[in-house]
Amino acid sequence: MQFTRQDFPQGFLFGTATSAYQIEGHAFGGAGQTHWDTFAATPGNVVRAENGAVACDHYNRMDADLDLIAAAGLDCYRFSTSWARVLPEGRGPVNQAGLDFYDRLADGLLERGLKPCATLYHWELPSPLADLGGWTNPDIANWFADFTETIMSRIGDRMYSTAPINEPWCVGWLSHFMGLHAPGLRNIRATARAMHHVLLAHGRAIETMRGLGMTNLGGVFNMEWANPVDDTPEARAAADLYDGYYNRFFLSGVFHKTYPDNVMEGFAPHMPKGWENDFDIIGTPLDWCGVNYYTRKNIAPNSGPWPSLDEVDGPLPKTQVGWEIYPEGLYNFLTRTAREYTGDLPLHVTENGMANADVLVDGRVDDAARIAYLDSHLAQVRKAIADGAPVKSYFIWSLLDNYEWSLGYDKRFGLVHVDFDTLARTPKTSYHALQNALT
Ligand code: IFM
Repeated sequence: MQFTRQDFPQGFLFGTATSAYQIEGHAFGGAGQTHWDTFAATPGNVVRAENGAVACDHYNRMDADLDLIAAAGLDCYRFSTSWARVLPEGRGPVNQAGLDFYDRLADGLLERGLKPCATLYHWELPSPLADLGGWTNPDIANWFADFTETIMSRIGDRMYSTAPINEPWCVGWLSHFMGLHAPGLRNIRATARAMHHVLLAHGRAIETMRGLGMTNLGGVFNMEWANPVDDTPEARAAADLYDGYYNRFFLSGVFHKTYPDNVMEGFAPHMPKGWENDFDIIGTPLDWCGVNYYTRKNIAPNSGPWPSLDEVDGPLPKTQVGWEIYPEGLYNFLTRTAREYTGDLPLHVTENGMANADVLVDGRVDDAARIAYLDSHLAQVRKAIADGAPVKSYFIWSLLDNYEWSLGYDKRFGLVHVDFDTLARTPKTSYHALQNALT
């Protein structure tokens, strides 16, 4: 790596991130069925119909995995709690084994000197709630607040930081408009509702955690830089709309208590009744803002129905999942978010990393491409800090190779290689390079 801790301001934190369904092994410990189990069981949705039943078996290997985080010299661990592990029916009876698991996780992190950074929801909605319309049902905000109360009454006292929902765009647009994530809908009305309700649920969860006396609460937003394919007004307007429904909708809702006009041109007829009255909950004040960043998209206008745009192939080098490597986008987002939305509020890079076609040869995984990716993005973080953006931490996605949703198990994002036959862990060259940089 081309950096050490000394290249960052004193107190800057380094971490790594995972999520429950992607690593735990959902078949273990009494977790209830989720919409990802049924989405994966439906032919055509997920590569080889793979699911999170076993994943990395983190449920049974937690201690060894936490040892890996500590030995890397990291400061923090960002994990998520599975709603269906804690409340198998989504509401009602509690699975004590689920609460106990997260309790052990919290203690295990603190024992190793690691800061626990929780995300309440990272996409595995309990099936009984999906049956009731899931994110399209306004009641989900209260169901989510009840889940928040249940899990955080148990572990909230030990969390360093907490965010309600990972990547609202994925919960809303990717899952209800593009149909690429559970529940796999392609419906504009469902999308408008889901995108509003996910923010309402975020706000209700923040209120609930404040009521429990918790501090250091934030939101985690994924952002993609929208690059117009050319300089025509049409291409610029298309990129502006992509930026609107991908990035600005959520930031604007939470930090400005309004939605962008260009998004409302498509959404207005489909919004739930009384949506305008929800902004005091949605915009309840936060202590920090998280940015998940991976890539940019090249946007071209088309003559089809709203949003009348296409994502087109771009010229930059790409990762294993075909995403262009564009580190400047991270600088753009950190500086723009501070300038236009959050001011002095601490910013955290809550996810950044790359999928690479890593192979284990003679006990080693040489992932030089990942080292270069991390170096180039960390250079942009330093540049943003130098230009005044209050960035306080950086989390690498991900600790382990894991279940990459509809792409299954062979897209490898980990600092640590996982053999999905034996579940053996092998730290990659990037893990060792990070260890050298941090210790
Ligand atoms: O694996 C995902 C994660 O669940 C959310 N952020 C992006 C990652 C890579 O696609």
